[in-house]
Amino acid sequence: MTPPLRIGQIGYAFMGAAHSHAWRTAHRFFDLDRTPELAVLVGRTESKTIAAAARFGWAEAETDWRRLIERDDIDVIDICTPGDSHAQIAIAALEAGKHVLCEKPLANSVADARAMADAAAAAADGGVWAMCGFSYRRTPALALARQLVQEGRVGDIRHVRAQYLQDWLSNADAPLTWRLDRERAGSGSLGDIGAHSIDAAQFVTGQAVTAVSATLETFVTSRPLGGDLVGLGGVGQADAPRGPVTVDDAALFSARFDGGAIGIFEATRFALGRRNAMRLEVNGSLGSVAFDFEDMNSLQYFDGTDQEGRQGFRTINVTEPVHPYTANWWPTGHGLGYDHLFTNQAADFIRCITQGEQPRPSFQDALRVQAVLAAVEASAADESRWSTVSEPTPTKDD
Ligand code: SOE
Repeated sequence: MTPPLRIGQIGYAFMGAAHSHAWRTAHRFFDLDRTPELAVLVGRTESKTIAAAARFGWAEAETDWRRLIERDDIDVIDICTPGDSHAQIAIAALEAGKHVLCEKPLANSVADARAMADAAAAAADGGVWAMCGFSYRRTPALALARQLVQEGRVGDIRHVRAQYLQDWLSNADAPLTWRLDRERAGSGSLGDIGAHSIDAAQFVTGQAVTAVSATLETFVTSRPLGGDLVGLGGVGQADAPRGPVTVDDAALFSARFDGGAIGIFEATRFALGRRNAMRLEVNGSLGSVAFDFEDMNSLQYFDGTDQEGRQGFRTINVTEPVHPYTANWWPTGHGLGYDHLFTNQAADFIRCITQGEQPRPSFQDALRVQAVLAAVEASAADESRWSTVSEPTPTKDD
């Protein structure tokens, strides 16, 4: 009987809850050589961490991640904290011989991401593995889109169109949370959700972003203090003291890829009505694929080689047993949800650990995403890129 894989997880907010669910379910739906054991949950406040450990099924609660890393009865460290702590925890864990799963984006800077990738490369030599939690890769429809590209069904890729549209900050009185603090989060919509689009675009196309031209915008520059520091959105006290928003509310950028494609990316938390519209469309010389997470069990596919007069986008119902991950879940047509991405992710991570393979996305993959984020911020900082329209703006009488 192989020993369990004993998990120590740091953080229990939205991502911590999703990861806890994934560790509880992975071995129940995937045939894994080792069973994940929810050993220790780490949080800052003892009472809240004890309550979260009981709620999410963890055997112990701890308030110091360093003690977790010192323990020889912990095999995996799962980092579900804001980005400012990722590098310190991950590097210490890898150097202590612990496998590491780290939420995205990998870090708050390229320098930290590079240090993490270097630590992961050194640890891999000793059979210790690291993966970054770009969970949308585990969506069956996006994995199928990648397969279609790899099979040549899309042909030479010309366009990549990626949007990640949320609206939980549309209300100017939504409270100031850690995601709006550059020191904690590194950036705003760009790193939080734009990073998903960058990774998904590179995953599906197999091409890497090499250059960008960008704009960042902050619509609401201060927000009520004292709100729910871990939630998404909500409404603070409109008359409460306000603190500064130090990150972008929206990020727009065009991109060049090393395979010749050009791309357009949009990430915002102000697209009122779009709750979690993570969208990707790829147009090639032979076909196109289009995905919208708000219809996550479908993939739109246009086959340009179909008979003339019989062409059109078809909806592939990505719930067939032949599709990625779906055979592990429900019968055809029943579909998966957001949580399944995390269980699929945990299962892939555990399989790679037990088989001694590099999990993907690796920290090196995630470093490449971090480099794109940095390039976007550098481009956006150069206001000289804008070309002002010469004609005067029309007056109200025009
Ligand atoms: C907030 O924008 C967030 O929770 C992201 O941090 C997650 O990565 C994304 O999956 C859902 O939205």
